[in-house]
Amino acid sequence: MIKETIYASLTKYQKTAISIVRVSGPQVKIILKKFLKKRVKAKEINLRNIYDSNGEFIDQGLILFFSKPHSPTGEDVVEFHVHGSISIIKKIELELDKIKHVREAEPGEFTKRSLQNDKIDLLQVEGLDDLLEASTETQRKRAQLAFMGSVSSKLFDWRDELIEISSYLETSIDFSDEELPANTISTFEKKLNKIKKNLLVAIEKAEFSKKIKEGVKVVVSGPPNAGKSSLINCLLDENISIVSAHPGTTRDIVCSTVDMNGVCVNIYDTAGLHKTNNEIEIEGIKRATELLKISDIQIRVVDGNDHNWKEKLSEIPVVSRFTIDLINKSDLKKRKIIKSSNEINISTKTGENLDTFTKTLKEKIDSVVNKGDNPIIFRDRHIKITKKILECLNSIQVKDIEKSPELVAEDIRHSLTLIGKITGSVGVEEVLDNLFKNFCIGK
Ligand SMILES: Nc1nc2c(ncn2[C@@H]2O[C@H](COP(=O)(O)OP(=O)(O)OP(=O)(O)O)[C@@H](O)[C@H]2O)c(=O)[nH]1
Ligand SMILES: [Mg+2]
Repeated sequence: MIKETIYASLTKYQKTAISIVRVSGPQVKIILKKFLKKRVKAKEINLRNIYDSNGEFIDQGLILFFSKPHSPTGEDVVEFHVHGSISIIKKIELELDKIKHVREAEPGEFTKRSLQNDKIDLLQVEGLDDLLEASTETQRKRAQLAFMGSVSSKLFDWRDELIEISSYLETSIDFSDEELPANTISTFEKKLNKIKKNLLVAIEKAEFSKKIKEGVKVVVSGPPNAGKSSLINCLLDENISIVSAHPGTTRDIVCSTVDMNGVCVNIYDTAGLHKTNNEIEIEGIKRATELLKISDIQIRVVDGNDHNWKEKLSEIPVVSRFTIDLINKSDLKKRKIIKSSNEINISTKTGENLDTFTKTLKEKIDSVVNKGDNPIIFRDRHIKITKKILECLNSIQVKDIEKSPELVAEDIRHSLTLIGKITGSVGVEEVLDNLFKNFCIGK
């Protein structure tokens, strides 16, 4: 079966300064002959006139040609950089369609071919997917880390370490009838523990790193009328939440997403926590409490003008690892604050100390993000598989090495197969189908 050549316009039907039509596949050289009157040099910028099948001039443009396997897809690739006119693109596409075994690419099909031809691995494709989705600086950096292959190289280290400890098992199998050389088992155990520790750190980092993608969750909680909604409106400089002197105004969870210092942050306003018989408020408080459990940073707000503010503050459960306590309405009454405490006197009305609060919040956000810095793995799919590898390695009993090294070897082999599932060298068809659905045409 002849492999089809695929093409895509990277700027479809838009008026732009330039348009690029990318073509990949075995028909590329034929296409070059049909479209151009002069030969082109590979990996060089070639200024050429482009003609249709009747020899009529279409446009003048820059032609980039990569011959296989030294191309992004591993096949012959040509790119036509032409003037950004819809009519030129349509004409080029029409001419390409006339050629046998040439068709428009499906979304992500170029990347799929790169993967099939081992130009990139699955982790890099996933990194590219994240890169296309990235909207903040940290999301971009993390995605690029994966796309540029540093994640893959760490996984190859794990693989090599597992292969290395397998060699100790081979020794055990070879020496099955004799005494094992001294320190074989202890070296095996030491190395195995090191791998397990690395996997555990990677899983922990990954859980934090996921937050970079999904957004750090900041939840504002406190009693009714403390000024939670006013605080959110100040922070976002927008009237997101309804503010009123009536206690119990906010009931639903109100969420807004902002970019803070290049980090995606989801800020949530919640219902005032207190004892009530009001059915709607009860539901709001239930939702607020559930959300708190999954928050990364919790902001506790109380009304400092309330003589019971200390007690009210202590009644707000501390659930997140990172907490900031705000004593609001300092314009009415400023509260004495112990230096060592986490508390900040603020006024959403006059803006007092809001800059201190924002600075503290940004520091906490950084702390959350740093915990997920330089992750080795980062997607749910990777985390799930890595947990399985760890489970598999945890099941190894060192004492079994002498008795039944084959069983231990089987566990190591299974772990290696699982690593292959992350990098994409083992059965990942369903992962691919899902991934490429998200890609645009031309990628
Ligand atoms: N004087 C003063 N009033 C404030 C301040 N912050 C908020 N308020 C007022 O306090 C009242 C309650 O404010 P909200 O922001 O609605 O309080 P909340 O915590 O969201 O209240 P619920 O949604 O009912 O739980 C409103 O009348 C605000 O104008 C402040 O710093 N100083
Ligand atoms: Mg409110």
